[in-house]
Amino acid sequence: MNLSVKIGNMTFKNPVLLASGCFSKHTLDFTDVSGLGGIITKSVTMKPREGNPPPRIFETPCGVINSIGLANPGIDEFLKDELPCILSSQTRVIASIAGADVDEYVELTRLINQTDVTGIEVNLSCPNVERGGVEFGKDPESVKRIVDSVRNNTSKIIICKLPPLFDNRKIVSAAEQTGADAISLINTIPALAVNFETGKFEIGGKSGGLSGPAIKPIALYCVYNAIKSTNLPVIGVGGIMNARDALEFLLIGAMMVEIGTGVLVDPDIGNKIVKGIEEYFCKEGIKDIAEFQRRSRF
Ligand code: RRO
Repeated sequence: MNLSVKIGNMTFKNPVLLASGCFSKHTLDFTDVSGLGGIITKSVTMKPREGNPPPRIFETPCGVINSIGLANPGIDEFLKDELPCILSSQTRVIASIAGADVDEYVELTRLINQTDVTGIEVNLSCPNVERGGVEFGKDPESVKRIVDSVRNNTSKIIICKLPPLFDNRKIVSAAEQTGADAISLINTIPALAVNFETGKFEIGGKSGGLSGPAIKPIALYCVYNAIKSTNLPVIGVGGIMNARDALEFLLIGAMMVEIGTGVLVDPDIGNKIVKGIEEYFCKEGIKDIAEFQRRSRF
């Protein structure tokens, strides 16, 4: 059975990726990721960032609100400590970058370009920062400027991570006009939780981004709209908790999927999803994933 998929000039052994921000080198003590398509590291910035005030995570009945605020050790520490460990995991590694301006995206790209990562995911959709973040991903001109600059500094594959816009035609075509190899969507959806007893917000930074099963139908909607308006491969993200969820995204034409919140629940979820896809294809007599992904069905 052939589950392999291609993004740019790179072949991935199957369509299952772990999403940025939901695992670290420590997660790899609990799961073997060598059977996955690949893993995407937490978005990194040039300088270390402490992140937003706690609490940064709040669980809702069907999802999680986070306001991490792009906490990360900065690129130097990332390259010295986190990345070597992650690169030894025998799967493809994609590095996620988040800048406050074009220059920061370029500097990050130049440094990451010298490593053995397969590609770069350009995060244009963080909901929890004051500068940049989701504002870039809502503005076609910013998307063009940033991704063109990244393209000029690497020949590795580039994935643009876009926000949850209901009408994403302009943003998707802006990404297509750059040298991006794929787009991934959606990032988390702006959300708020308040404690009725204390009258306080549940998240230190007040609002955050919602992920998990609650957002899957919205993610499917945004991914479907994106697929209709681009020839770039689309990577579906949002609320995938099992193989059936992943297959729904592939069925509407996604080339790959990313698993985020599911990893917080079960670090081994990626392997279970790959196995579930294999079992389903076996049962249905599907020999090649491309047969399943044929867009013409819709
Ligand atoms: O760090 C975060 O708060 C964060 C990021 Br960078 C992102 O892209 N999406 C998200 O939900 N949280």
